[in-house]
Amino acid sequence: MSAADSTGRNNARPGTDSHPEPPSLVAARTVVRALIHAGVHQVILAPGSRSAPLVPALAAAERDGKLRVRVVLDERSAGFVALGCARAELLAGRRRPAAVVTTSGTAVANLHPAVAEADAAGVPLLLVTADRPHEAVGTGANQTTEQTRIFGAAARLTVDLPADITADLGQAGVRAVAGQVRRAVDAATGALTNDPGPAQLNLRFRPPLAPEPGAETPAGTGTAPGVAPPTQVGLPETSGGPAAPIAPVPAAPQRPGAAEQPRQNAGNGCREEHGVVVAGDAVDATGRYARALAEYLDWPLLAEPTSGARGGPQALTRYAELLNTRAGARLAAQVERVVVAGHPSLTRPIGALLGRDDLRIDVLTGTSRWTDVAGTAASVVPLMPAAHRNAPAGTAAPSAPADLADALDLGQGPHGWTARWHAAVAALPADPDPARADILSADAAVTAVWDAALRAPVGAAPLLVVGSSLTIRRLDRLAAPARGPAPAAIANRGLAGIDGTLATSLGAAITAGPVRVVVGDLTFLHDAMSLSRGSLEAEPDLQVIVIDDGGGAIFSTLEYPAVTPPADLARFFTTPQATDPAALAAALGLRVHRPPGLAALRALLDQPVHGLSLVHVRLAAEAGDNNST
Ligand SMILES: Cc1ncc(C[n+]2csc(CCOP(=O)(O)OP(=O)(O)O)c2C)c(N)n1
Repeated sequence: MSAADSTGRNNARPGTDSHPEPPSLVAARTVVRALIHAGVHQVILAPGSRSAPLVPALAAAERDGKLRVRVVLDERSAGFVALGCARAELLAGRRRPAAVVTTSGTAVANLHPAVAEADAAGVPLLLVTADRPHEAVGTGANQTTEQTRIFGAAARLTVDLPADITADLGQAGVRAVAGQVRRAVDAATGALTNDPGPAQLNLRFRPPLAPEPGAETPAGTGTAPGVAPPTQVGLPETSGGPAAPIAPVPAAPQRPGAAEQPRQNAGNGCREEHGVVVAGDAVDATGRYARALAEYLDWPLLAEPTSGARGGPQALTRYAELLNTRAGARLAAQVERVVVAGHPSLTRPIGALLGRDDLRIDVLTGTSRWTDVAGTAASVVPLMPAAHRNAPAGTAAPSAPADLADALDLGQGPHGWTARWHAAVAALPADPDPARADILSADAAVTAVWDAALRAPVGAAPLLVVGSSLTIRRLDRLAAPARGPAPAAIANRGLAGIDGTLATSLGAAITAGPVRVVVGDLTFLHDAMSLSRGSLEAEPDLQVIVIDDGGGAIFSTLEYPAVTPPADLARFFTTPQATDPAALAAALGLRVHRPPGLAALRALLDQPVHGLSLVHVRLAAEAGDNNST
């Protein structure tokens, strides 16, 4: 590493001059070296994105024979695997913890059973939990929760390492990280206390989370021959979601052109404004209000599929993709006002829009939680009087949009404003490519699920539960807006975990009737045992649709393929599993369908959901087929 300069800043970046190594990677490598130095030689890694900076150092250390890595999909299992490693060491007379590495969010909470056991039994256990930077906590940022107090009294020690510490403090930061790792290992082994147990290293990483393509690293894990060409690295953290180049957005909003004549507006005098409504996931009627507001103001509506707002003439498909084009950037540059409802978390272009400080952003919220990831919200408005919060679908008070528009002093969209957004979406390259329209792709499968809900007679469609990762992002991109009320669709977007989706679906099914859940193969396998049924329990009306693309395809749409050797990408990120979902489902007592093509899938989806079944949509590896959001 380079020597400290006189200020001690930015001197711990061992990349090249043109490609300084991101602080996240410097800190991660320091942690891995310190772990090895402290005697840890077994790491259990559960795949995820926030923990990505650790991967190059772990892979290199394993190649150098300095430690062993085991990749385990389910963090609850990973915690117990690490516990088992430590117990075997204890049998051999050594107090030596294994480290379990997770991404942020519910992944961390899944360690708790093993932590509780390690605490009670006095078994060394080292929890290396990747986290978001401090400024993201409590803002609604994707996969962000309070991780440092999560294990309560069970943790012997929790070290919370701030993001960018090595960039801020130089060599002093590197030494501080190494020292804190040593403290954590000592706490786990009970070196000073004779009280071994769990200890947590909470590592906060600020993007970039991967090296720049072509950068050399001391661990020898720079871009290897044969890796994919660069896509996009180093985007500022906005929301989660696949990376895609964001077209430059001019800073100052332009006024409407001469072609757009101001239009009289009964509700707000004659004032006009270029506004958009962004509707994220919502657990209450917020989305319906957002839609009503967009329709009242004639503003474009950028509504996620589980917002409850994906319908009506204002709603757009492919809006995030549009924002990445020149045409979209031109439209975005004209935006003066944004009203946000619910919890948007799916795409970086929306995160970038909400991070702009040259427009006014107002947040509508039905609860005391709201999304303001970039701290740019000018106001936060309680959306509904308590009496209306759980109003049944379609019964939103008709006066609400006008009241809201008055309260927030919102102007009507200029004539043609929404139409121009629709036209710009229509001008995007055709998708699906007409030549592939009949092919059973992942996009086609999730679109078929949504279309079946749109086609069903009112009230007859099963409740839709949507899995995290690309499944919900595919729908966000492609789901056609409903003419009437949006299809009833829910997703666990609070922390966007891939855990518990099937159990959530079961709960919904035993409460509200037939449920259709659509998930990726890892999301399915993470929670497959939730489909196991007590032999005396009634069979739920639950249909599980697995989009099996051979692991976590989302990672191939992020920055990692450009900087990760293909074998490492597969092993540490995509993590294809050896399990056949269909065989597993059959063993669990589900009826299994394997539609041979798109037409067969569509036909199946038009049948009502009865009993417990699996629809296994087997795809050729599609990694990277959808790099647009
Ligand atoms: C509990 C939990 N662990 C890990 C993650 C990190 N993660 C996000 S997406 C993903 C892969 C999901 O794969 P799959 O369900 O097959 O969906 P695909 O990416 O193919 O759409 C992982 C591991 C998470 N969100 N939640």
